[in-house]
Amino acid sequence: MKTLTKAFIITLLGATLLQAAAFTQNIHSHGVSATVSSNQALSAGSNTIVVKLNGAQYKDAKVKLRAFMPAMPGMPAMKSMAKATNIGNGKYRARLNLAMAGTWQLFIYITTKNGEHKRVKTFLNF
Ligand SMILES: [Cu+2]
Repeated sequence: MKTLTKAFIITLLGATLLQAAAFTQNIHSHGVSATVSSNQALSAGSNTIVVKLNGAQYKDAKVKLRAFMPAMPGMPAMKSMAKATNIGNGKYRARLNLAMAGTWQLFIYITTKNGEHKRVKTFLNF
């Protein structure tokens, strides 16, 4: 009984977390520290993604996002690319069309005000 109660509470907690399901992922790659997030859980179709770049040098950067899924049996490679809008505070927002559920490679292309180029790669899974 006690175990059941525990299981129930854990399930409840899990459900609550899922509901809050703003998607968030921290990245540390090529000297860039960033957070990728979305107000809604990622799903097949159009997703609005916000990338927060940490560091003053990334405040007024140009940012592009590219999502890519390699070809799979019976399915061609898929990609989506968008220029991100600077929404302030090191945050950049873009809409990507993630045509199917699965694992996507996400590339973040950054050009700083000084003309420095950075490319950060991560994965989106849903
Ligand atoms: Cu696929």
